[in-house]
Amino acid sequence: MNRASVPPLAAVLSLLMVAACAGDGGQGGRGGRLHLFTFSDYIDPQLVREFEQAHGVQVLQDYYDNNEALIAKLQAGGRGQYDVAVVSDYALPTLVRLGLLEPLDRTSISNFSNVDPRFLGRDFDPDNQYSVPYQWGVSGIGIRTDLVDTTRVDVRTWAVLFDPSRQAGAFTMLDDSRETIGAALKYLGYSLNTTDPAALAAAERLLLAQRDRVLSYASFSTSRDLLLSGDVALAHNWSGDIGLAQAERPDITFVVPREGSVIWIDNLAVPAGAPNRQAAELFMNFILDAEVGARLSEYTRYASPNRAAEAYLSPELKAMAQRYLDPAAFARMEYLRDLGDEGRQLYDRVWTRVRVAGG
Ligand code: SPD
Repeated sequence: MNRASVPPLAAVLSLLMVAACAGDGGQGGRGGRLHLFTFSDYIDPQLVREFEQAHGVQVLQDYYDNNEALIAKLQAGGRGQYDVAVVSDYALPTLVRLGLLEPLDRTSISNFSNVDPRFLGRDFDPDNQYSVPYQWGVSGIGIRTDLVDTTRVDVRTWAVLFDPSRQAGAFTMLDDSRETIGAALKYLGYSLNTTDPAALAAAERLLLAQRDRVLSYASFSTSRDLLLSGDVALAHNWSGDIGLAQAERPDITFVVPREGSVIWIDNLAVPAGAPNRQAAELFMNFILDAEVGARLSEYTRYASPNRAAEAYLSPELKAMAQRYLDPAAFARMEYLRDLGDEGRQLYDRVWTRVRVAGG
């Protein structure tokens, strides 16, 4: 063989890697691949690396912005694609009804016993047959206190977004039907789970009247960025994503309007036809480890449903969870509930009319 025909080292190495992958069926390593479908910024990349190294599993992630997009994707050919999905409380029964989730084998999730019982047996999955709690938080308004004088303006009310005479600056609303219709319903004094046509019609009128003043119906991450850049002074968003913004700008504050808002639990679940169930359950068990649970919340800035993690949480995060669970504050909050197919369609129709008209 003359020198010119010797393949370069890089080519040899890449051929060896292809052969190694072919040897495990192209599944990405000894434990294969784990395909995670989740909201963005919802796991510390360092935790992902540690899980990959511990179990020889390669983790791939795809992202969605709201539960309606998750449901649509799983319905439209997402079956058999993902091993684990993050699913919010109210969306879980819809996915179960559609046959898009698989029951869990809890015998392989020994750290399940770390979960705080307050987050188990909820109406969206009474026996936790399909879900393990992942993170929880509340919805509210992130505010730039350099742009809104919160010592003079009463910002603890949805009025700063819905009443034009009290608008406190440019703002975004979440591009999320249940959240944004829910905020309008709460402002008007209704339950955010109502299916009363009159209440929904009133919320729709309020949202249509508001639409020209909304800078953008934005995802949680875009709204966070717009708040950070100062393009908006107020952002309807979730507690932890505003917490991430606060880490960059301590002059941002987060308020839960006194009319009440959403409290929610996000969960890990296994989508139907998951190619690597074993890795899915290993991942759930990893997430429910006490120290991992604490590090997860320190990264996401959301509260942890993992009771064993409390021992490792910073005082700041512990205090945050206590604030939201304080009985007086909690009384004004509601979990979004599954409203069945008919209820879902009612909200979808309102949202389509608001978004089509609003652009
Ligand atoms: N950074 C991702 C945050 C995801 C929060 N999920 C909230 C769902 C509320 N319905």
